[in-house]
Amino acid sequence: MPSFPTFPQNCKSLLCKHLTPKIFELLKDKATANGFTLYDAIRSGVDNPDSGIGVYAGDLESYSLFAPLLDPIIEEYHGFGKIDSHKSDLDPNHLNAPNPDPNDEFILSTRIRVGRNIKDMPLGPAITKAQRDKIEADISSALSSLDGWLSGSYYSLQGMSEDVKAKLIEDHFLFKAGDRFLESAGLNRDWPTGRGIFHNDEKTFLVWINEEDQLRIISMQMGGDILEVFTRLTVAISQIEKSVSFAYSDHLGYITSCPTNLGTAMRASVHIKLPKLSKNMDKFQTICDKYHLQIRGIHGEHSESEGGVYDISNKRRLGVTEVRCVQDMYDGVTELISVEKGL
Ligand code: ADP
Ligand code: CIR
Repeated sequence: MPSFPTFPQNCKSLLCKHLTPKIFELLKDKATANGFTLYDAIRSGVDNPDSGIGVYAGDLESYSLFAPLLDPIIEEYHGFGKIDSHKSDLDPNHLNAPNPDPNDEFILSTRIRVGRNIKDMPLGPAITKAQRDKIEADISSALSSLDGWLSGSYYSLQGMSEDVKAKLIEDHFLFKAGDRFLESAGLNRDWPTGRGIFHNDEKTFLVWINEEDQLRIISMQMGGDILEVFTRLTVAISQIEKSVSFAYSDHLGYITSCPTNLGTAMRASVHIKLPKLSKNMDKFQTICDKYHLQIRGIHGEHSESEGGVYDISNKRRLGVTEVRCVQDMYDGVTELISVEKGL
């Protein structure tokens, strides 16, 4: 095990904040049953001092074995304590979300995704190639039996032409290759084998296989009908759950490789045009903070905004229900639109 890592002085990651020499000494020689060590968990944040968080889990056991480091990070990110428990609510009837932009003036598109991982399998950072390939085969086969508007096709990354790949990425349907945070976490090993995307003809229901999580189940469409997007996602999840068992804990909810995704593993976002408000980033950020929202650029995490268009999504995912995640986004977006209109 290498020695205690050094971080640059301006480092703001939660890893840098919570990894004390005492915690490092306590955990440095521990490994999970899958051989995942403390250093494996922190490598991404050590290699990338500009990380917001900087840690990944290799398996469910990582969350208990490395709890002295991970619990304070989870608590700070989600506002969720060691003794709290997680509750799920995927009932669209509990969501109050009439389209906040019926004339399509501000919201370009809406997307809601959840992350899922297979029960009793290591997570991506600790998985073997054979295990990852088996997941690809099992999940693509389970998805191919869906019918009606959920029916679609699976496209493996390996067989995909560069043109098709580039277009899918540009249109926001497919994940990008080469993310340096995932690379250091061991999530890009054996790329591109074992990875791919399933989608229906309309590309309103999609599943990423073996990216940061083993499944990312996605519902998306143009415009701001958030309820319709959520409803479609809940139907898709319940159909997939009929044939696949997911990693879940009563305390941490759905188990994911990045602790920011624990719990609901849900990110509900809109791409929204806010050219006036975004000229005053402090005001923009204050509204987002009030509703627990995160601001991203329009090509995903760690990307920049273009033309005053931002990706606005719920930040909390653990200790709140799925309905609450979407409601956070909805309530905040409604206020953002109202402020933009008044400027
Ligand atoms: P994740 O949502 O899985 O955390 P990213 O932030 O990397 O991942 O985003 C993945 C892709 O989804 C990117 O291409 C991003 O632009 C796209 N995306 C996210 N939200 C929306 C949205 N509301 N409308 C259209 N595309 C979106
Ligand atoms: C980071 O620490 O910045 C990356 N490992 C990504 C963390 C997940 N992002 C987030 O804020 N939800």
